[in-house]
Amino acid sequence: MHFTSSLVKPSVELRTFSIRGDERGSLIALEAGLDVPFDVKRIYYIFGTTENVARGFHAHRNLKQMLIAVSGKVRIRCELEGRIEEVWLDSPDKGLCIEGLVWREMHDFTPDCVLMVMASEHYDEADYIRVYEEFKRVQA
Ligand code: T46
Repeated sequence: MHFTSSLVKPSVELRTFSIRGDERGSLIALEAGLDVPFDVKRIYYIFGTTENVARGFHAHRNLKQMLIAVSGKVRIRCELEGRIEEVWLDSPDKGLCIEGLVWREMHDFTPDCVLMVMASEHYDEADYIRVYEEFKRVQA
C-alpha cells in the first residue's frame, strides 16, 4: 500500500507528570488514556548510546509516541508543519508526546541516558519515512 499523507494531526507536546514521593524516594505512575493519551502497544528503550551519536532522522505517518528520559539527558529536535521544536528531556517527570508527521532527531545523549518510548502501535517499518525529501513532499 502507498500512503501519501498522515491520518494523525502532527503535534509535539511536553507533559509534566506527578511525582508521588515520600521519605523512601520517588515514583511516577503513567496510565494509558490519561497520562499517556493513547493505548500503549509497545515499549522500547534506547541506552548505552555511543558518544556523539545522533539517532532518529525519520518521521512516522501515523504512530503516536511518548518519550521519557528515565535516566540522564537527551535533546530532541522535531520539525512539523514548517517549524522546529527543540526539547531537552532531562528528568523522569517529563514526557514528550509526538503524534503524526513529525521529523524527529535525538542528539547529545549523556552516557547514562535511558530513553524509554511508549508507542501506540507495534513495530512497522512501513510507517517510517526515513528520507527527508519524502517527508517534505508528503507534508505539502
Ligand atoms: C523513533 C525514535 C524516537 C525494532 O525491531 N523494533 C522496534 O520497536 C524499534 C523501535 C526498532 N527496531 C529495530 C529497527 C532497527 O533495525 O531496531 C533498529 C534500530 O531502530 P531505529 O534505527 O529506527 O532507531 P532510532 O533510534 O533511530 O529510532 C527509534 C524508533 O525506531 C523510532 O520509532 O521515533 O526511536
